[in-house]
Amino acid sequence: MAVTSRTQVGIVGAGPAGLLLSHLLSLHGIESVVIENRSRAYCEARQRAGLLEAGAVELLRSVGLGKRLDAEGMEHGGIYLQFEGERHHLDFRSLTGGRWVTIYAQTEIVKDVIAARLAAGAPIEFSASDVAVSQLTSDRPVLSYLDEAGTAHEVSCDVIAGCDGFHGICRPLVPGLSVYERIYPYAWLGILADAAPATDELIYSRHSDGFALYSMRSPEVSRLYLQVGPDEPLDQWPDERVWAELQKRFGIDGWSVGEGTITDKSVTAMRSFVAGPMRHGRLFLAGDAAHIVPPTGAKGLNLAFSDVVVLASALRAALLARSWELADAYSDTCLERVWRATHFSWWMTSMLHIAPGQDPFESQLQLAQLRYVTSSPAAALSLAENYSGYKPLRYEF
Ligand code: RFL
Ligand code: PHB
Repeated sequence: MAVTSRTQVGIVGAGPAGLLLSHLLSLHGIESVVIENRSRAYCEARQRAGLLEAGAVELLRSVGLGKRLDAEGMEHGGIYLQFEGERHHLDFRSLTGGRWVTIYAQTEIVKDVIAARLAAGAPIEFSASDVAVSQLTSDRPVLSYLDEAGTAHEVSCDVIAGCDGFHGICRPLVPGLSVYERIYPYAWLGILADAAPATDELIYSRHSDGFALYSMRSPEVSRLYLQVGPDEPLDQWPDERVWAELQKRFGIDGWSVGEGTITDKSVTAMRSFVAGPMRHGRLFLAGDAAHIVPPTGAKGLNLAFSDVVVLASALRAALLARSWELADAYSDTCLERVWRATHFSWWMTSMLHIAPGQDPFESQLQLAQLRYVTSSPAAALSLAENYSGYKPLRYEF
């Protein structure tokens, strides 16, 4: 016999989307439970995003999650674009009238929200298994799982939020889903290194051997990425080879990448993926569960946050005022922003990466586009506006 319980919102997944949704709902007195199939330590250590739009930072501040972000986040007013051996600065503040972005790792956001939820006594069930959702078209959908000790649970909910990422169980339960997808013929090898960043802002470099990105986590820790083949085995990339390739792809006279001990190394596939509608009955999808962008535009986490802001408002209206209009508009509202970010991420990716066997015509188009965005204020403004967050997030209490 399963242990039965009742909540308002059952949330699948303790990634940034599920955790933030649970926090936003709690600010309005809406109860939720979060069920996660990984351990807390795993969720807090998974290396992913680093770059937040100003709107995401302001959101976290406005909901009481800004303390460590304000102390440790690194505000950047632009980026560098490098190509043909030259580095060009794009100054977002002057282009956009003051917009900026912040480097603060997803691992730290996840730690901050988990700590806040647990301090508030919220139930987050880590290391669950056999997670399933059912009765989605009834007004009492059910979230079931086995806890870490193997005890079966059934939670009766008003609504279920599928925040379980790209490989989750929720998206396949939406019938008649339309899927739009592009798989890129390359991947990113990412490293984390105990090395002071040799740059004040991120460098996006197009090199004839492939793309490279110089990012950071703190004044002592660098985060660097190299374009590699789609199924690149990590054992082909000993540390010396990684550093040599980074020095080459970022090389300009009189400057070098700061090297140090590599503490994490992994390969990420590159994909654009959009699935809709993001709702079926009482199941709502949010974040990577519904859409994925290649990381070149730094949009995935920002999109996950905007989905849950829209969802939290819709669920407030539905559960507290019995008005389902915002819930009915949820998918269309989210997908408009998702498609803008999907275009931007595809555009940045296509401009900066070298496809295997790339046609010289394509290379000339990339270079022409890079020269244009680094010389025309109108083109630079378009990049800056998208990168720093087109239609900045607003969360209304
Ligand atoms: P997540 O983070 O994948 O969380 C989903 C959670 O659901 C759990 N789960 C399940 N739980 C219970 N039952 C099941 N059956 C489950 N199946 C899965 C998972 O264990 C996990 O805890 O999705 P979410 O919350 O939607 O968040 C999305 C972001 O993680 C993602 O979009 C970003 O990391 C993308 N991204 C970036 N986004 C940015 O905005 N700025 C960046 O700078 C940026 N850089 C990046 C990135 C992603 C990267 N990788 C590794 C894909 C850089 C990289 C390299
Ligand atoms: C990161 O810091 O991990 C990062 C930053 C910008 C991107 C992608 C990843 O475009």
